[in-house]
Amino acid sequence: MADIRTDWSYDEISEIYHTPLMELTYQAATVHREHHKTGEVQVCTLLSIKTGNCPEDCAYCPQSAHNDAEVESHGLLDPEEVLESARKAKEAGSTRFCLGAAWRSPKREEEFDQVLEMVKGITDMGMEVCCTLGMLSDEQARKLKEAGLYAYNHNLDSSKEFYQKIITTRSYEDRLDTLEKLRDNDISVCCGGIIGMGETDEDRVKLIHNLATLPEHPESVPVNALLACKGTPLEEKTKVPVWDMVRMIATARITMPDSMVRLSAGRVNMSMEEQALCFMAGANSLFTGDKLLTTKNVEESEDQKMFDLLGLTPRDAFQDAKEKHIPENGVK
Ligand code: SAM
Ligand code: DTB
Ligand code: SF4
Repeated sequence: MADIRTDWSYDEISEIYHTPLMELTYQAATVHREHHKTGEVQVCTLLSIKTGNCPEDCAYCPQSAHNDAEVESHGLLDPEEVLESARKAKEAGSTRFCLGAAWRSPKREEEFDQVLEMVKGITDMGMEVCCTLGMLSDEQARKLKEAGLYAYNHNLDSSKEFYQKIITTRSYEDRLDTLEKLRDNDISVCCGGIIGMGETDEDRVKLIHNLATLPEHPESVPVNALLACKGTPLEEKTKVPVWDMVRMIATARITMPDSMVRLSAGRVNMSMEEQALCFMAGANSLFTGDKLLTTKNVEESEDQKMFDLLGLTPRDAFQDAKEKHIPENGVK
């Protein structure tokens, strides 16, 4: 579409981000209606298939072995157990199932093969499968694609400058490399970030600038509000004001009009009214289910109430305009 731009300047995005809120949400809602069905929301479910003891030192993450957070660590789950969880999520109305592993990158071949089995099995059920397993080699990306993988989550998290303050065990370039490998293998890209870690508005604008000037916009952009987990260096951070979430979501919506913008971590600390503001500002995707990866999410009955009250409807799987992302073993 003609109005999809990847040549945004930092100043243009900064101006959007700093627009007075009423005008910003109006503009974002207008773009939203031009590119998406109003009220239609993508319903995703997360499952942590390998939890804790991660060698990376992400300051926000309860799963890092460098942090002192309490999580119930476990090795890779059995594929049958994972398929059973996906079946339940599908029955509850979810169309995307996201498998998360606390890995720097998949290392053991037999474990990677088990992940491939999970991807194939869930795709066969007609769900979009997303994985987030850390950095990938080109061969791993190709094998995941062959198994039917629809999308891969790999966040840039913040600006390049701030990233170095929260993670030292890998670089921004490592992240960009994996994103390139996903594109090379026609895997739909899910890439966004977190706010509330102590970054400045400039870091937030830079994050959106980096996402919106990638050669192709990520098909989904998760916006996470930090969950300040006990035992992490960020445990004292206070709740992100909803207005900051609204600004991030609206700026992502305006600069990346076709992308799904996901109201991700942090919903558990938001009222229904606060979440409604985020949907009005252009969010059209969320995680349902009692748990995110290791932390509590909003209860399903509460989400059902919200869907009814706000008139939200779940979006079908495989609605992506890009045929190349649709797996051969997926249900069209
Ligand atoms: N290990 C993989 C990786 O880093 O790509 C995948 C899992 S990791 C948990 C996925 C994303 O979850 C992170 O990039 C971060 O944006 C988000 N996340 C992790 N902990 C969080 C927290 N405490 N609050 C908000 N978002 C968080
Ligand atoms: C994303 O951006 N947020 C999700 C998903 N991608 C993998 C993860 C949120 C994790 C929140 C902390 C936890 O539950 O451990
Ligand atoms: Fe590991 Fe991912 Fe957590 Fe970083 S965010 S510590 S890579 S699980």
